[in-house]
Amino acid sequence: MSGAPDLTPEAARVAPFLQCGRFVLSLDRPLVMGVVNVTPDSFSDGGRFLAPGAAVAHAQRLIAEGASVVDVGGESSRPGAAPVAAAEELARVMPVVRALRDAAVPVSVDTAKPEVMRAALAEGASMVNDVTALAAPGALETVASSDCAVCLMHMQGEPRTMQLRPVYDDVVRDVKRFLADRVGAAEHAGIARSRVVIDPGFGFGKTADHNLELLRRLRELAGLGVPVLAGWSRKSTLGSITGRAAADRLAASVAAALIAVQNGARIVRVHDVAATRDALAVWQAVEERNCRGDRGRDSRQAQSGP
Ligand code: 9MG
Repeated sequence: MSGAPDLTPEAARVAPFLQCGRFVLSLDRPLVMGVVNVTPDSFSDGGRFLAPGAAVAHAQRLIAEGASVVDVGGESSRPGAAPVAAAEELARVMPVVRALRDAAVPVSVDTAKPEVMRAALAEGASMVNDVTALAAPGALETVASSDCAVCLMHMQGEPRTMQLRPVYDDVVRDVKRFLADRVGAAEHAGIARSRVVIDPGFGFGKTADHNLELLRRLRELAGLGVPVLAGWSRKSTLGSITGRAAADRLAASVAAALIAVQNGARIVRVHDVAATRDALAVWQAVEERNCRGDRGRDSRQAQSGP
């Protein structure tokens, strides 16, 4: 597969905002998307927030911790997960989306099914997060006929089998080519670029090596001219590096989110919002000094304490 052509530098400049339903999200600083899994079987928190009240309370906690978006999902996409019928997915997510209708931040619905997208958008959701990049018949049209934002993610295969034997020629080039095609399809369907986010899909039909190579070369995806979202939170590659179970991967998840941002991601999808926000605040503080050209100023000042 050949590499996706980069846009001209002018066209590749990522818009400093994301149109997201009634919200306009500034991308001047990296944003945190908080995960709300309304599922019995997600890999790190399956069953914890299956009751609508528990899911809504969790979403509100993530918003209070500084999430700029909350992502509500009713179908697990962990490796080996079985598909869920639309009726079941609707029964899980709709009470939560409805209850968050007036939330201060956009609600994203994590789904690949156009009927779930339609119902959630009608109840006030402002974003669609689709791990199949709007592949289902009618998905492109559903998003095009609204004003929501959309995350187009790469996945090789499908959740039930995707980790059996993922193969790429050059993982970064292949993923980039796929995402370029999907951004083109979205634009062709009438979805403005200012509403689109792309995501390499860490862990979705990828070995640990593939994931690390994508993280290392994440900036290459920025050549497509739309913001990049990265989801590393608690994923198994972090377990293979640290030897820790999913519930004990906080430090590793924060480190991966930070590297993703350093390598060009503008949104990180995480379970642990407060810790991620703190880490990104430190990164941002240094970044602002870089932008102001402050390097060296403190070397002329007296040293203060630790
Ligand atoms: C639903 N879901 C699980 N992991 C994800 C990731 O890395 N990115 C996106 N966009 N969605 C994800």
